[in-house]
Amino acid sequence: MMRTLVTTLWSLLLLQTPSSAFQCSVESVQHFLPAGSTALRALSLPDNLSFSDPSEVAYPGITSALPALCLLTINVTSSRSSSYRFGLFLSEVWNGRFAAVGNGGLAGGINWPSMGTMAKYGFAVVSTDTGHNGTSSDGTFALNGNETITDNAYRAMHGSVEHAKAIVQEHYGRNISYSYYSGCSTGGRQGLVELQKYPEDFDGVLVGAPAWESTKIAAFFVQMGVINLPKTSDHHIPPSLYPLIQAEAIQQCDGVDGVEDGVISDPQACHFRAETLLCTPGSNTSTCLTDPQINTLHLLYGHYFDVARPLFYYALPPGSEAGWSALLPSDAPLSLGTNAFAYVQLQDPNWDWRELNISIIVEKDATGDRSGIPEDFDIRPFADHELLPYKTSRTFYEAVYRNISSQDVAYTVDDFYRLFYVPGMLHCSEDLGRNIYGVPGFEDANHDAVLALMHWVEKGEAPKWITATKFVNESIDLGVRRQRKLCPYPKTARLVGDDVHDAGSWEC
Ligand SMILES: [Ca+2]
Repeated sequence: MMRTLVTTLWSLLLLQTPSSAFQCSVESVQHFLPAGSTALRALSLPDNLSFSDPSEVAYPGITSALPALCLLTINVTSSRSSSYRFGLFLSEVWNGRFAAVGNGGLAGGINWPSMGTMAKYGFAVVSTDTGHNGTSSDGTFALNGNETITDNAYRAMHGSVEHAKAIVQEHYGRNISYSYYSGCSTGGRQGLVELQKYPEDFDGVLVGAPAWESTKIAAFFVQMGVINLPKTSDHHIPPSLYPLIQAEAIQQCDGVDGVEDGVISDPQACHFRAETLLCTPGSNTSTCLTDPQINTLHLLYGHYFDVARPLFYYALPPGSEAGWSALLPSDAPLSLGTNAFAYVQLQDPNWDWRELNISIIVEKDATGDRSGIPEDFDIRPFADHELLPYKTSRTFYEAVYRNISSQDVAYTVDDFYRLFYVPGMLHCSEDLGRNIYGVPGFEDANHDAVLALMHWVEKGEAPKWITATKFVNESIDLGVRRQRKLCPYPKTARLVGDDVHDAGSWEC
């Protein structure tokens, strides 16, 4: 019965899809591209095929179980000395909607894996290479000059979106009904730039953990590394001690949010006492921290101030320790940070991270922010659209809140912008396997942030909460470990029932 229903539905959808205005071939696509654009590749992929492109060094991953689609790669000249590429998935069965996905770190490259995720929802999907092909920690593209930096900051994304929309509408022979954006980290920053510079590009924007203060973030990565270096010093905390520190942070901070569930839901409220980890005479230093190491811990958990004492960047919160192995390498600061600062901020490949000092950070922050983010936080032109940053972006939220509150407008921030914290989550993602998209078993607007955004944009119903789902060992087959309501900031989830792992036990 179910099979019949599904088959019937797909048949109807196929009937509703007009025949393409162009065949899925380079020659056919090239025919209607504007001057300066070149079709590089066109592939017609049948249903349920895998795709990967190892030449995209940042995104070589395999995307499996794709729907039948036409895959395009287009090159666009962006200035006399620069160009960018974008990839496009045109599904045979189209939901009438358009989506763009973001990039990560300093990466340049077409993000085929993220495109595959959105294609499975039925979107026509674009990803830009941002104007270069390189890994997440490779900043050398910035030595090619300001045109390349501009492409990476925003021009390649906006241009790719504009070109892709024209191709989508030509291909399907009808207008796009709604346009969306989804990205995390650098992808989050790209989303914030888009909605400020080009508010008409998207009807809804899903932004995760946006890396939008690019100068400060680059300096922060370097500074955190410097605090724990060199590894021969007595203040160095080896990675082998991070689990010990994490366990103590959970011990002290878990219950501060009112519920002892192994999750630190309110790290700001916890006054972590590092001294409980201090070694006593004769104790084994693999199970405790020495006095100089405790000082290092205080610096890692402390806010980053400049010489005049204003806050420069935020502290690592208790509960972040599971990410320290990636953030605090043993021999040098995180290469993403040192390369971002040397290549993108200073354009000096010979710069040594040991030369980092507050004056060059302040100077670059004042004059050289290359992220493309306008600083006025005036996003009123986007205010009839919807924005859903789902992780750490309180500073941006508060700045927009202040801006909107000071304007004579008939709406509030809450009408178009909601921020959701995800307690216990690290940066951006947990890998459930390459075939997985959305929230398996819970494909609705209460559980899936993409569907929640679509519901808000298309039905006008803003999410009062989003239910987060954690699977046992990140395996769908092993079932759900816990579910919980995520509440729009500044609301927090309160336990009102007995089972802490049941979303029904929580209220905003
Ligand atoms: Ca807790």
